[in-house]
Amino acid sequence: MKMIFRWFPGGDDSVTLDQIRQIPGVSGIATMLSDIPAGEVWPLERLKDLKKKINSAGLEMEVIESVNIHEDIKKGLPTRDRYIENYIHTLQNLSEIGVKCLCYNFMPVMDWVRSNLAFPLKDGSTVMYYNHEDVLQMNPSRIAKEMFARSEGYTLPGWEPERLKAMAEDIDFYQNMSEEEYWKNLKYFLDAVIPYAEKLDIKMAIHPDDPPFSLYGLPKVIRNAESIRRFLNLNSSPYNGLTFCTGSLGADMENDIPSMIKESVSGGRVHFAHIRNVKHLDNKVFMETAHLSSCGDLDMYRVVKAFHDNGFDGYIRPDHGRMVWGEKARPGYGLYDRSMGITYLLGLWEAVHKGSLETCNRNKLDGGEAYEIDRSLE
Ligand code: CS2
Ligand code: MN
Repeated sequence: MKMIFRWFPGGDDSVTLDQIRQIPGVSGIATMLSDIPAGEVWPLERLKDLKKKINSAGLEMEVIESVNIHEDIKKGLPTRDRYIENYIHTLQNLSEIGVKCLCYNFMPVMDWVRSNLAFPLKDGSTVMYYNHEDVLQMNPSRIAKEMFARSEGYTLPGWEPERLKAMAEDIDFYQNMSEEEYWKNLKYFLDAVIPYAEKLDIKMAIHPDDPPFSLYGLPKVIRNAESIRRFLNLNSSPYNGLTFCTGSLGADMENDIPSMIKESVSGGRVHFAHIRNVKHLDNKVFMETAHLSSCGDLDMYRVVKAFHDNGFDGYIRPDHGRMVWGEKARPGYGLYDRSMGITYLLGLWEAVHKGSLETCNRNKLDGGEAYEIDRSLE
C-alpha cells in the first residue's frame, strides 16, 4: 500500500509539494494537467517536466487523477474514435514517465456535485454538503455558478471551463439516452483502451458516480455493488479496475461499504482507494465530515480492515477534507484536514496490520506449532 496526496500543478493549488513531503507516510502525489481540455493528448514534454519537479521535491508521480473523457465518447458519437485514439496516445506518454495507475470517471456532463461547498459546522470548520432537493431546484447553471463562486479562485476538478459551456445542451442530449446505451458506450471505450493499458502496464481505475444516484435525468452507472460487478465484467482484465471511493459510494445509505470493499479488493480489481467519511442528515442529504468514525456514518476501522485483510496493495489517498484553522484552499483540498486524515488512516492501517500479525502468530501457537509471538511489534 502507498499513501499519496492529490496535488494540482501550475500554481493551481494552495498546497505546496514541500508541505506534502512533510506529511509523515506520504510517498507521492496524484496529479493531472488540468489545463488540457478533455479529448486532447497530454504532451510528453510537459509530463516529463512535471515529473522532474515532483521527483525533485522527494515525491513519486505514479498516479494520475484524472484524464477526463471527452463527452463524445460518453455519448457514443462517431467522432469518439478520434478522442479514444488521443486517450491511448496520452496513456503511452504517461507510461513513458512511469505512471502506474490512472483514475478517471465516466460520469455524464458533470463530475461530483454539491449544493454547498462551505457548510458551517458548530466547531467553526466548513464542510462540503449535499441536499438532493436543493440540487434539483437549483438548475445546473446555477449549480455551476455556486461552484465557481465558492472555489476560492481554483479550478474545481470536474468543473473545468470547457465542460461548463456545453452543459445545458449536453444535459438535453442525455434525456433520450437509456442507461443501457450508456453502458454500451462505456464498454466500447474499455474494449478499445484496456488492451493498451495492459501493454503499457497502467492500471485503469474508474471513479464511482458522485453522488451515486441519478440527477437531472442523467445516466449514473457506477453506484452500488451490482453495478460495480457489472462494470468489472464488461472487460475482465485486471487492468480494468476501480478507484474505490468510500465517500462517494457511502452517500447511498443502502451501500454496505466494507462488504463492497471485500468483494472488489479480494478479486484484485481495486487499484486506488479514496478513503473518507460521510455523515447522513437524511436520505440524500449528507455532508463530508472529518475522516474519523466518530464524525460520520462509516466505520473507518472496518473500512481500513476490509482493504487490509483482502490484500489491498494499491494507492490510498484521503479525500475531500474540511476547511479548518482559517485555511483558504480549493474546497475539499486543503492541507490541514487531509493531513489529519492521513495520520488517522495510517494509524488504523498500522493497528489492523499488527493486530493481524499477532492473531496469525497466536493461531500458529494454538495449533501446537513452535512459533513465537513477534514482541517487536508491540
Ligand atoms: C472528486 C472527483 O473524488 C474526488 O475527489 O473530486 O473529481 C474525482 O477526482 C474524479 O471523479 C475522478 O475522475
Ligand atoms: Mn473520490
